[in-house]
Amino acid sequence: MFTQRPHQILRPQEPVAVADAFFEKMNARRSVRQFSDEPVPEALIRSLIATAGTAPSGANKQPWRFAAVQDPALKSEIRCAAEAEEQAFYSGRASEDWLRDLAPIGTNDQKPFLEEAPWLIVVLKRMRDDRDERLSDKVYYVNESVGIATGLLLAAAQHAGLATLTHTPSPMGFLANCLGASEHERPFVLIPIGWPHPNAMVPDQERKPLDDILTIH
Ligand code: IYR
Repeated sequence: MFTQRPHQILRPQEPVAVADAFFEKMNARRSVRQFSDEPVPEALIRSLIATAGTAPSGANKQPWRFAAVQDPALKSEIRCAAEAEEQAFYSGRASEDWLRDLAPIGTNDQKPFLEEAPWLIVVLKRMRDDRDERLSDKVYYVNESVGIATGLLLAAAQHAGLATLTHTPSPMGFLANCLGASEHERPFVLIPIGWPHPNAMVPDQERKPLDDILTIH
């Protein structure tokens, strides 16, 4: 009843050159908070989500939903609710350490990008899966699975020249209300996505050198 099929292998002629070129592309990725108002076609968003959905997941349960929001009224509602949480965060909820660590990034409680970005993608965790009655409805390693899917989504967007921000207004319960999420769905991250504003600025920060993040054994 559960079958296997041959795996198709796609190996490039020059794997190192291909990997290095991909690194260069990904190394240019930055979290962007200023978006152009130029529209992004739905077909592009669909393709990015299709890539995200190729992520590995615990027991292949694919415990994710991607809610793609372009409706201006819904974006305004999300901005308004997110800013209410952020005001509480910046004016008391955040620890002193946390605020000190955010200072170089220059964030505050104003989130205009939630209305300016042509799309907001809300990534939701699905804590139950009843797709296949031969299997249980349990899900496994949901944070890991949805985190990987989100990473693939960011990579696909970068590959297409789109800018993204991983935004986590905390708590995110209001998103579940705005999107009519089921009782088994939990917001994981909110990703504004669009073409970067031509004058977009990003913090002048470096990535750790490879030798600080890699140990060979
Ligand atoms: N959610 C807040 C605070 C914030 C937290 C972290 I960790 C960041 O890397 C950036 C911001 C905000 O979006 O402003």
